Amino acid sequence: MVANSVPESHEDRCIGSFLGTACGDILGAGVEGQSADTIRNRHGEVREFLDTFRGVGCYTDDTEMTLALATSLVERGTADAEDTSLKYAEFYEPRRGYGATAHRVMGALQNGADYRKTGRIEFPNGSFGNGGAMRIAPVGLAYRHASDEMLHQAVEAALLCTHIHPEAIDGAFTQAKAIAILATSDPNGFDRRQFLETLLGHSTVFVVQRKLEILLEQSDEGVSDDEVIYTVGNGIRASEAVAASLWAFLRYGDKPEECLIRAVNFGGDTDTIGAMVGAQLGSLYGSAWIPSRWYTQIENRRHGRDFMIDLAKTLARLDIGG
Ligand code: F2R
Ligand code: MG
Ligand code: MG
Repeated sequence: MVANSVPESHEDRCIGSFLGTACGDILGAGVEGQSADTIRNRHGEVREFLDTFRGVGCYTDDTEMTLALATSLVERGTADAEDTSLKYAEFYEPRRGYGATAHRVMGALQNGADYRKTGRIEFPNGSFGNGGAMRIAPVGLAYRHASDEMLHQAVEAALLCTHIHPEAIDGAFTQAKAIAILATSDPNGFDRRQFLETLLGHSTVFVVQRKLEILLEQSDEGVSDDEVIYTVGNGIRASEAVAASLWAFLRYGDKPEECLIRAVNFGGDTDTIGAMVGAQLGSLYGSAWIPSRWYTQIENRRHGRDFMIDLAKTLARLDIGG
């Protein structure tokens, strides 16, 4: 496998994005919620999939919701808020480690609740969690040539039943725009700083903007990852996990496998930061960088590795708004 070669096709970028999401999610799942110090003390550095109560190679809600969203996109040919809500409910397995509010929403949707109302089920202004950003990569891939307005509408539709909070929407839009740019860029000579400046120019929510500004301010200095992550955060808020994922990409994005490992070892919401970085790396580089020791361990039951690859191939045919 040759890392950093130009992907053979858009199809390979979609496969790389899905498998990258799964690898980051699985790599981080065994240490989700632990600080970087705790991870260092317990594991040195996490480089391999760990055994969790779900088993080695089992993904979490991040991958499950990504696959549900992608399935809706290919079946409908567009981001349809009602159909995505039905797909999230259909794919939902409680053991995948959903957030507390997300569990309630999935239960309500399974019982026929109105998808236009479930986003306020717990908080009047909606969840600011990163559950929208963690799953949005398929929208970035399918709408890679669409206008910003069209991409934004698709993000809002994909999030409506779970995340209506402005921070969650802006975090997800930032990740979707990142995926759209990466999926249409040549990895050779890719300017990661300019990429981040572009994303900053598209963000409209102060808490997200400020964190992206901090990443740019720190990028030329000899600061440690711990210092940067301490400043922007690595938790369940959309603005934190998105910023942490982009820091990993900014600093280590020329070495994809290492980049994903570093991202997970930042600590905090490790599976989600890993899933988002994995989607970014796959969208730029395709699938060749994914080490076979990870690839072979990705679960391959229903909605497993083979399903992901087939779904990615179908998604690759979509070019909405292009
Ligand atoms: N929830 C988890 N992990 C918990 C542990 C799992 C366990 N170890 C296991 O492996 O099984 N991970 C997943 O949740 C995150 C995505 O969250 P999402 O989808 O946004 O969920 P939710 O429930 O909407 O929000 C999460 C929590 O954030 C707080 N919160 C959100 N909005 C709030 C608001 N407006 N005001 C106050 N608090 C708010 C709440 O505590 C929510 O429960 C990912 O990490 C994914 O991996
Ligand atoms: Mg998760
Ligand atoms: Mg998580």
